[in-house]
Amino acid sequence: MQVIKYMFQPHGDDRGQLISLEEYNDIPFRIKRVYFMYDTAEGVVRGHHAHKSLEQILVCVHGSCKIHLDNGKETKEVALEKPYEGLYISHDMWREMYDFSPDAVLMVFASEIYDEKDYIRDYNEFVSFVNQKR
Ligand code: T46
Repeated sequence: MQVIKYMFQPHGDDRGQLISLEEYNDIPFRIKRVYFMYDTAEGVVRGHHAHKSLEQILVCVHGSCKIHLDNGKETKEVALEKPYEGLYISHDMWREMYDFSPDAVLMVFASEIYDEKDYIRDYNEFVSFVNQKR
């Protein structure tokens, strides 16, 4: 399984750092939604789903967390701990987010607006979904 991580360009000077993210440039799709999660309680695992069509880039803009990725055949664990790195997650990838540091802010850039119908929340259904496409 290929893990696609983007290294964003910090525009630093003696005042500090600034990162700018533009759709179709730094982010490989039109950004229709941005959301972020914070104050995640210790031991919490979020996610437990895949999507039918959504593409996303995850950036841990503060603190750190880990992402478990599963394409139905292989799994990978990815650590996000720098505000200048982004993890691309395609629709057909089961994801779980965990090991959030108490100060973690996980920001997500999404290709579509929120749509509960796009979620696959049952793991067996997800495996059938990806196998149909192979
Ligand atoms: C994903 C991972 C990385 C909204 O009303 N609008 C939104 O845009 C989102 C994302 C969520 N919500 C509501 C729906 C739930 O009542 O916020 C609540 C928590 O959402 P959810 O349990 O889906 O959150 P996570 O952290 O399990 O998953 C989220 C995204 O939903 C999902 O698309 O890929 O982050």
